[in-house]
Amino acid sequence: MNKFILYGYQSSSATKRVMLALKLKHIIYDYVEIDLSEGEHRSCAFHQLNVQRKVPMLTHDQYSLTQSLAIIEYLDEIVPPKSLLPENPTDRAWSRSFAGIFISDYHPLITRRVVEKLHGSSFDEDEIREWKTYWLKESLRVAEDMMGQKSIQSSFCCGSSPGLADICLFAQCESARKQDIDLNHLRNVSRIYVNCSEIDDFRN
Ligand SMILES: N[C@@H](CCC(=O)N[C@@H](CS)C(=O)NCC(=O)O)C(=O)O
Repeated sequence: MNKFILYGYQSSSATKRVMLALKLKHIIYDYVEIDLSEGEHRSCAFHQLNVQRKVPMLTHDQYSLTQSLAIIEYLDEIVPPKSLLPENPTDRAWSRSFAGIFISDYHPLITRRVVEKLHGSSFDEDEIREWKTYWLKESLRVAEDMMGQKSIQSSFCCGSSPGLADICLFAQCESARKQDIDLNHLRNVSRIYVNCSEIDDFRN
């Protein structure tokens, strides 16, 4: 199989999702850091590679793939056998819906481009911290409710091994941890976060 190159940023949770998928699928890859704090994602060179000007981006063969969910599903499809999605169609739909909480609903609200816009609209540092904390907490509260509704008893969101849902949850919990958000009162979230943290692929 040809080389995989991941373009990402160290503290990007969308990059983290793809890194975790690569590790869980045992895929060897090269990594190129795009320093968002230096605005490298807006450079002409990166724009030529990725017109969306965001990370992560993955190149494989002659293809450039963007959007963490599309990348993860691509990896899952081309590298069998152990899928990151459950076999049962209902659980697959649940996993995608759960991933959507983070990828589609809440992560976009705290991205650099949004924070920069808030800075430009005279939000000060405290207000920005409060904004980020609010949306991170809200996302994890919704995740907890969804997990409670499913009455999850297993070690991971959909069974005994981690998959798409756990990847997205873990990446969001890491962002929350960086903002000193306490997760202990979220029983399911914190339990699965701890279970993931005990796996080397999630830790390193
Ligand atoms: N929905 C995209 C989100 C990509 C995204 O917003 N990435 C952030 C880093 S976590 C980024 O590149 N931010 C640059 C910016 O906001 O301008 C995905 O899941 O890949």
